[in-house]
Amino acid sequence: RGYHVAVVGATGAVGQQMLQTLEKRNFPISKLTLLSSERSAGTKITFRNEEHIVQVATPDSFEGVQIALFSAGGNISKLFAPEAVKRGAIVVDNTSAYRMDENVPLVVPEVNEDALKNHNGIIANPNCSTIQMVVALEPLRQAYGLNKVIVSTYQAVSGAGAAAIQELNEQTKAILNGDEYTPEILPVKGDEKHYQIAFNAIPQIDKFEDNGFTFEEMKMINETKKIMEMPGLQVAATCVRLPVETGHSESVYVEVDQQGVSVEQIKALLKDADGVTLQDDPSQQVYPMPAYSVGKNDVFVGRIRKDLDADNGFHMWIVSDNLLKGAAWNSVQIAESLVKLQLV
Ligand code: 11C
Repeated sequence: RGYHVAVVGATGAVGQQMLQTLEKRNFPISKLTLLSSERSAGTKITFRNEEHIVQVATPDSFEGVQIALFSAGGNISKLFAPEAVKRGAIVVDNTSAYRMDENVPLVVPEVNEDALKNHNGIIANPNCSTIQMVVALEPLRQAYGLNKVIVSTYQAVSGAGAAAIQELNEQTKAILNGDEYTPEILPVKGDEKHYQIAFNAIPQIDKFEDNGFTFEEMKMINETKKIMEMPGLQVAATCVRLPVETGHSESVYVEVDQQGVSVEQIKALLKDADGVTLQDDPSQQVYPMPAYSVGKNDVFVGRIRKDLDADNGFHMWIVSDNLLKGAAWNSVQIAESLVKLQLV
Protein backbone atom coordinates (compact mmCIF):
# COMPACT_ATOMS: atom_id res chain seq x y z
CA ARG A 1 0.00 0.00 0.00
CA GLY A 2 1.30 3.40 -0.88
CA TYR A 3 2.10 5.69 -3.79
CA HIS A 4 4.28 5.41 -6.86
CA VAL A 5 6.89 8.09 -6.10
CA ALA A 6 9.54 9.41 -8.46
CA VAL A 7 12.60 11.38 -7.34
CA VAL A 8 14.14 13.43 -10.14
CA GLY A 9 17.72 14.43 -9.37
CA ALA A 10 18.15 11.43 -7.08
CA THR A 11 21.96 11.62 -7.03
CA GLY A 12 22.21 15.33 -6.11
CA ALA A 13 22.80 16.88 -2.68
CA VAL A 14 19.05 17.48 -2.20
CA GLY A 15 17.93 14.26 -3.95
CA GLN A 16 19.98 12.18 -1.51
CA GLN A 17 18.38 13.99 1.43
CA MET A 18 14.93 13.48 -0.11
CA LEU A 19 15.49 9.73 -0.17
CA GLN A 20 16.78 9.68 3.40
CA THR A 21 13.82 11.77 4.53
CA LEU A 22 11.28 9.52 2.75
CA GLU A 23 12.93 6.58 4.48
CA LYS A 24 13.00 8.22 7.92
CA ARG A 25 9.38 9.39 7.68
CA ASN A 26 8.29 5.96 6.49
CA PHE A 27 6.42 7.67 3.64
CA PRO A 28 3.94 5.22 2.05
CA ILE A 29 5.68 4.15 -1.18
CA SER A 30 4.52 1.20 -3.28
CA LYS A 31 7.01 1.86 -6.10
CA LEU A 32 10.05 4.12 -6.31
CA THR A 33 11.42 5.47 -9.59
CA LEU A 34 14.79 7.24 -9.43
CA LEU A 35 15.60 9.59 -12.29
CA SER A 36 18.39 11.95 -13.28
CA SER A 37 20.06 13.59 -16.20
CA GLU A 38 22.21 11.45 -18.50
CA ARG A 39 25.35 12.33 -16.51
CA SER A 40 24.27 10.51 -13.33
CA ALA A 41 22.14 7.74 -14.84
CA GLY A 42 23.28 4.24 -13.94
CA THR A 43 24.17 5.17 -10.35
CA LYS A 44 23.05 2.52 -7.84
CA ILE A 45 21.14 3.73 -4.79
CA THR A 46 19.89 1.62 -1.89
CA PHE A 47 16.47 2.57 -0.53
CA ARG A 48 14.82 0.53 2.23
CA ASN A 49 17.44 -2.18 1.73
CA GLU A 50 16.65 -2.51 -1.97
CA GLU A 51 19.01 -1.49 -4.74
CA HIS A 52 17.65 0.88 -7.40
CA ILE A 53 19.39 1.97 -10.59
CA VAL A 54 18.96 5.62 -11.49
CA GLN A 55 17.40 6.00 -14.96
CA VAL A 56 17.64 8.86 -17.45
CA ALA A 57 14.47 10.96 -17.18
CA THR A 58 12.25 10.84 -20.27
CA PRO A 59 8.57 11.82 -20.59
CA ASP A 60 7.56 8.15 -20.37
CA SER A 61 9.47 7.69 -17.10
CA PHE A 62 6.44 9.32 -15.44
CA GLU A 63 3.90 6.74 -16.61
CA GLY A 64 1.98 5.64 -13.49
CA VAL A 65 3.85 8.02 -11.15
CA GLN A 66 1.56 9.64 -8.54
CA ILE A 67 4.01 11.95 -6.73
CA ALA A 68 7.15 13.30 -8.40
CA LEU A 69 9.74 15.17 -6.32
CA PHE A 70 11.95 17.26 -8.63
CA SER A 71 15.35 18.65 -7.65
CA ALA A 72 17.51 18.45 -10.74
CA GLY A 73 17.67 22.09 -11.81
CA GLY A 74 15.14 24.43 -13.37
CA ASN A 75 15.68 23.23 -16.94
CA ILE A 76 14.85 19.62 -16.10
CA SER A 77 11.74 20.79 -14.24
CA LYS A 78 10.62 22.90 -17.19
CA LEU A 79 11.13 19.98 -19.55
CA PHE A 80 9.60 17.18 -17.50
CA ALA A 81 7.23 18.57 -14.84
CA PRO A 82 4.45 19.19 -17.44
CA GLU A 83 5.05 15.68 -18.84
CA ALA A 84 4.66 14.19 -15.36
CA VAL A 85 1.45 16.17 -14.76
CA LYS A 86 0.09 15.11 -18.18
CA ARG A 87 0.50 11.51 -17.02
CA GLY A 88 -1.42 12.13 -13.77
CA ALA A 89 1.40 12.88 -11.31
CA ILE A 90 1.48 15.69 -8.77
CA VAL A 91 4.86 17.40 -8.99
CA VAL A 92 6.61 18.95 -5.98
CA ASP A 93 9.27 21.07 -7.63
CA ASN A 94 12.29 22.22 -5.65
CA THR A 95 13.62 24.60 -8.32
CA SER A 96 12.81 28.21 -9.12
CA ALA A 97 11.16 27.24 -12.45
CA TYR A 98 7.52 27.66 -11.37
CA ARG A 99 7.68 29.47 -8.02
CA MET A 100 6.36 32.81 -9.19
CA ASP A 101 3.77 31.31 -11.60
CA GLU A 102 0.38 32.46 -10.33
CA ASN A 103 -1.15 29.06 -11.07
CA VAL A 104 1.41 27.30 -8.89
CA PRO A 105 1.12 27.29 -5.09
CA LEU A 106 4.42 28.07 -3.32
CA VAL A 107 4.14 26.16 -0.08
CA VAL A 108 5.68 25.98 3.36
CA PRO A 109 3.23 23.79 5.29
CA GLU A 110 3.63 25.68 8.61
CA VAL A 111 2.62 28.88 6.80
CA ASN A 112 0.23 28.18 3.91
CA GLU A 113 -0.65 24.49 3.75
CA ASP A 114 -4.16 25.37 2.50
CA ALA A 115 -2.70 26.82 -0.72
CA LEU A 116 -2.16 23.17 -1.77
CA LYS A 117 -5.91 22.88 -2.36
CA ASN A 118 -5.57 25.17 -5.41
CA HIS A 119 -2.87 23.19 -7.14
CA ASN A 120 -2.99 22.42 -10.86
CA GLY A 121 -0.52 19.57 -10.79
CA ILE A 122 2.64 21.46 -9.88
CA ILE A 123 3.50 22.66 -6.37
CA ALA A 124 6.62 24.72 -5.87
CA ASN A 125 8.98 24.30 -2.94
CA PRO A 126 10.49 27.70 -2.07
CA ASN A 127 14.14 28.65 -1.93
CA CYS A 128 15.91 27.36 1.20
CA SER A 129 16.77 30.76 2.66
CA THR A 130 13.15 31.92 2.19
CA ILE A 131 11.65 28.85 3.87
CA GLN A 132 13.49 29.13 7.17
CA MET A 133 12.72 32.84 7.41
CA VAL A 134 8.96 32.55 6.80
CA VAL A 135 8.61 29.68 9.29
CA ALA A 136 9.99 32.02 11.98
CA LEU A 137 8.06 35.10 10.81
CA GLU A 138 4.61 33.54 10.37
CA PRO A 139 3.78 33.36 14.11
CA LEU A 140 4.67 37.08 14.39
CA ARG A 141 2.52 37.90 11.35
CA GLN A 142 -0.45 36.07 12.83
CA ALA A 143 -0.14 37.69 16.26
CA TYR A 144 1.00 41.24 15.50
CA GLY A 145 1.04 41.83 11.73
CA LEU A 146 4.25 42.56 9.80
CA ASN A 147 5.32 45.55 7.80
CA LYS A 148 9.07 45.37 7.20
CA VAL A 149 11.73 42.65 6.98
CA ILE A 150 15.45 43.23 6.36
CA VAL A 151 17.56 40.09 6.14
CA SER A 152 21.26 39.36 5.72
CA THR A 153 22.14 35.74 5.11
CA TYR A 154 25.20 33.64 5.90
CA GLN A 155 24.67 30.72 3.53
CA ALA A 156 26.32 27.32 3.35
CA VAL A 157 28.01 26.01 0.20
CA SER A 158 25.74 22.94 -0.02
CA GLY A 159 23.06 25.34 -1.29
CA ALA A 160 25.09 25.46 -4.49
CA GLY A 161 25.22 21.65 -4.77
CA ALA A 162 27.58 18.75 -4.28
CA ALA A 163 30.30 20.26 -6.51
CA ALA A 164 30.47 23.35 -4.30
CA ILE A 165 30.94 21.21 -1.18
CA GLN A 166 33.80 19.46 -2.92
CA GLU A 167 35.30 22.80 -3.92
CA LEU A 168 35.20 24.09 -0.33
CA ASN A 169 36.80 20.93 1.06
CA GLU A 170 39.54 20.59 -1.55
CA GLN A 171 40.31 24.30 -1.57
CA THR A 172 40.61 24.41 2.23
CA LYS A 173 43.07 21.49 2.20
CA ALA A 174 45.04 23.01 -0.67
CA ILE A 175 45.34 26.39 1.04
CA LEU A 176 46.40 24.79 4.34
CA ASN A 177 49.03 22.79 2.41
CA GLY A 178 50.23 25.90 0.59
CA ASP A 179 49.10 24.43 -2.78
CA GLU A 180 47.55 26.31 -5.72
CA TYR A 181 43.79 25.88 -6.24
CA THR A 182 41.78 27.51 -9.01
CA PRO A 183 38.14 28.14 -8.02
CA GLU A 184 35.70 26.91 -10.67
CA ILE A 185 32.28 26.70 -9.03
CA LEU A 186 31.57 29.53 -6.57
CA PRO A 187 30.02 32.01 -6.42
CA VAL A 188 28.05 30.91 -9.52
CA LYS A 189 29.20 28.13 -11.82
CA GLY A 190 27.82 29.81 -14.95
CA ASP A 191 29.12 33.32 -14.16
CA GLU A 192 32.35 34.82 -15.52
CA LYS A 193 34.53 35.00 -12.41
CA HIS A 194 35.11 32.52 -9.62
CA TYR A 195 36.45 33.32 -6.17
CA GLN A 196 38.00 31.50 -3.25
CA ILE A 197 35.37 30.43 -0.71
CA ALA A 198 37.71 28.89 1.90
CA PHE A 199 38.53 31.44 4.63
CA ASN A 200 36.37 33.98 2.79
CA ALA A 201 32.85 35.47 2.53
CA ILE A 202 31.34 36.07 -0.94
CA PRO A 203 28.52 38.63 -1.21
CA GLN A 204 27.05 37.02 -4.34
CA ILE A 205 24.61 34.11 -4.49
CA ASP A 206 23.27 33.52 -7.99
CA LYS A 207 23.59 36.10 -10.77
CA PHE A 208 23.03 39.85 -10.50
CA GLU A 209 19.77 41.39 -11.70
CA ASP A 210 19.56 44.84 -13.30
CA ASN A 211 18.43 46.40 -9.99
CA GLY A 212 21.71 45.50 -8.22
CA PHE A 213 20.18 42.67 -6.18
CA THR A 214 21.17 39.08 -6.91
CA PHE A 215 18.59 36.51 -8.04
CA GLU A 216 18.89 34.81 -4.61
CA GLU A 217 18.02 38.12 -2.94
CA MET A 218 15.08 38.67 -5.29
CA LYS A 219 13.89 35.11 -4.59
CA MET A 220 13.82 35.87 -0.86
CA ILE A 221 11.93 39.12 -1.49
CA ASN A 222 9.34 37.85 -3.98
CA GLU A 223 8.79 34.41 -2.48
CA THR A 224 8.26 35.81 1.03
CA LYS A 225 5.51 38.11 -0.26
CA LYS A 226 3.84 35.27 -2.18
CA ILE A 227 3.97 32.65 0.60
CA MET A 228 2.70 35.07 3.25
CA GLU A 229 0.18 36.55 0.82
CA MET A 230 1.51 40.03 1.62
CA PRO A 231 2.29 41.79 -1.67
CA GLY A 232 2.77 45.06 0.24
CA LEU A 233 5.29 43.71 2.77
CA GLN A 234 8.56 45.66 2.65
CA VAL A 235 11.39 43.13 2.24
CA ALA A 236 15.07 43.62 1.49
CA ALA A 237 17.81 40.99 1.43
CA THR A 238 21.60 40.71 1.21
CA CYS A 239 22.78 37.15 0.59
CA VAL A 240 26.32 36.06 1.42
CA ARG A 241 28.09 32.71 0.98
CA LEU A 242 30.30 31.47 3.81
CA PRO A 243 32.72 28.54 4.10
CA VAL A 244 30.17 26.46 6.02
CA GLU A 245 29.23 23.10 4.50
CA THR A 246 25.57 22.91 5.55
CA GLY A 247 23.19 25.15 7.52
CA HIS A 248 22.08 28.61 6.45
CA SER A 249 22.06 31.43 9.03
CA GLU A 250 20.14 34.70 8.80
CA SER A 251 20.22 37.95 10.70
CA VAL A 252 16.67 39.28 10.41
CA TYR A 253 15.30 42.70 11.39
CA VAL A 254 11.51 42.71 11.49
CA GLU A 255 8.95 45.39 12.24
CA VAL A 256 5.53 44.28 13.46
CA ASP A 257 2.37 46.38 13.02
CA GLN A 258 1.53 46.44 16.70
CA GLN A 259 3.35 48.77 19.13
CA GLY A 260 4.36 47.69 22.64
CA VAL A 261 5.13 44.01 21.91
CA SER A 262 7.80 42.59 24.23
CA VAL A 263 10.68 40.19 23.53
CA GLU A 264 9.11 37.79 26.06
CA GLN A 265 5.87 37.74 24.04
CA ILE A 266 7.79 36.92 20.85
CA LYS A 267 9.78 34.19 22.61
CA ALA A 268 6.57 32.68 23.99
CA LEU A 269 5.05 32.65 20.48
CA LEU A 270 8.08 31.05 18.86
CA LYS A 271 8.50 28.50 21.65
CA ASP A 272 5.12 27.01 20.70
CA ALA A 273 5.34 27.54 16.92
CA ASP A 274 5.21 24.55 14.55
CA GLY A 275 8.61 23.68 13.11
CA VAL A 276 10.50 26.14 15.33
CA THR A 277 12.96 25.40 18.14
CA LEU A 278 13.73 28.41 20.30
CA GLN A 279 17.38 28.53 21.38
CA ASP A 280 17.69 31.84 23.13
CA ASP A 281 19.47 32.30 26.44
CA PRO A 282 22.36 34.75 26.27
CA SER A 283 23.13 34.19 29.98
CA GLN A 284 24.05 30.60 29.08
CA GLN A 285 25.48 31.45 25.61
CA VAL A 286 22.56 29.59 24.01
CA TYR A 287 21.87 30.55 20.38
CA PRO A 288 21.47 28.64 17.09
CA MET A 289 24.49 27.73 14.96
CA PRO A 290 24.63 26.00 11.57
CA ALA A 291 26.98 23.18 12.61
CA TYR A 292 24.45 22.08 15.23
CA SER A 293 21.43 22.36 12.91
CA VAL A 294 22.66 19.71 10.46
CA GLY A 295 20.40 16.66 10.21
CA LYS A 296 17.51 18.36 12.02
CA ASN A 297 14.18 19.32 10.48
CA ASP A 298 13.40 22.38 12.62
CA VAL A 299 14.15 26.05 12.16
CA PHE A 300 16.21 27.34 15.11
CA VAL A 301 15.66 30.90 16.38
CA GLY A 302 17.61 32.91 18.93
CA ARG A 303 19.28 36.27 19.76
CA ILE A 304 15.84 37.90 19.86
CA ARG A 305 16.25 41.56 20.82
CA LYS A 306 14.09 44.65 20.69
CA ASP A 307 15.50 47.38 18.47
CA LEU A 308 17.02 50.24 20.45
CA ASP A 309 15.12 52.88 18.45
CA ALA A 310 11.98 51.37 16.89
CA ASP A 311 9.46 50.13 19.48
CA ASN A 312 7.98 47.74 16.90
CA GLY A 313 11.37 46.51 15.61
CA PHE A 314 13.03 43.21 16.56
CA HIS A 315 16.28 41.48 15.63
CA MET A 316 16.68 37.73 15.50
CA TRP A 317 19.04 34.99 14.29
CA ILE A 318 17.49 32.15 12.29
CA VAL A 319 19.34 28.94 11.41
CA SER A 320 18.27 25.77 9.62
CA ASP A 321 19.64 22.82 7.66
CA ASN A 322 19.26 24.18 4.12
CA LEU A 323 19.12 20.67 2.63
CA LEU A 324 16.33 19.54 4.99
CA LYS A 325 13.78 22.23 5.94
CA GLY A 326 15.22 24.32 3.12
CA ALA A 327 14.65 21.59 0.53
CA ALA A 328 14.16 17.85 1.09
CA TRP A 329 12.14 17.95 4.30
CA ASN A 330 9.87 20.75 3.09
CA SER A 331 9.21 18.78 -0.13
CA VAL A 332 8.43 15.56 1.74
CA GLN A 333 6.31 17.56 4.21
CA ILE A 334 4.32 18.89 1.22
CA ALA A 335 3.85 15.30 0.03
CA GLU A 336 2.66 14.32 3.52
CA SER A 337 0.23 17.28 3.51
CA LEU A 338 -1.12 16.17 0.11
CA VAL A 339 -1.83 12.74 1.57
CA LYS A 340 -3.36 14.22 4.75
CA LEU A 341 -5.63 16.57 2.75
CA GLN A 342 -6.55 13.72 0.38
CA LEU A 343 -5.27 15.67 -2.61
CA VAL A 344 -3.36 12.73 -4.10
C1 11C B 1 21.80 28.61 -2.32
N1 11C B 1 19.48 29.14 -1.90
O1 11C B 1 21.99 28.50 -1.11
C2 11C B 1 20.41 28.63 -2.87
C3 11C B 1 20.08 27.26 -3.34
O2 11C B 1 16.29 28.26 -5.85
O3 11C B 1 16.19 26.34 -4.89
C4 11C B 1 18.64 27.03 -3.70
C5 11C B 1 18.31 27.36 -5.10
C6 11C B 1 16.83 27.31 -5.30
O4 11C B 1 22.70 28.67 -3.14
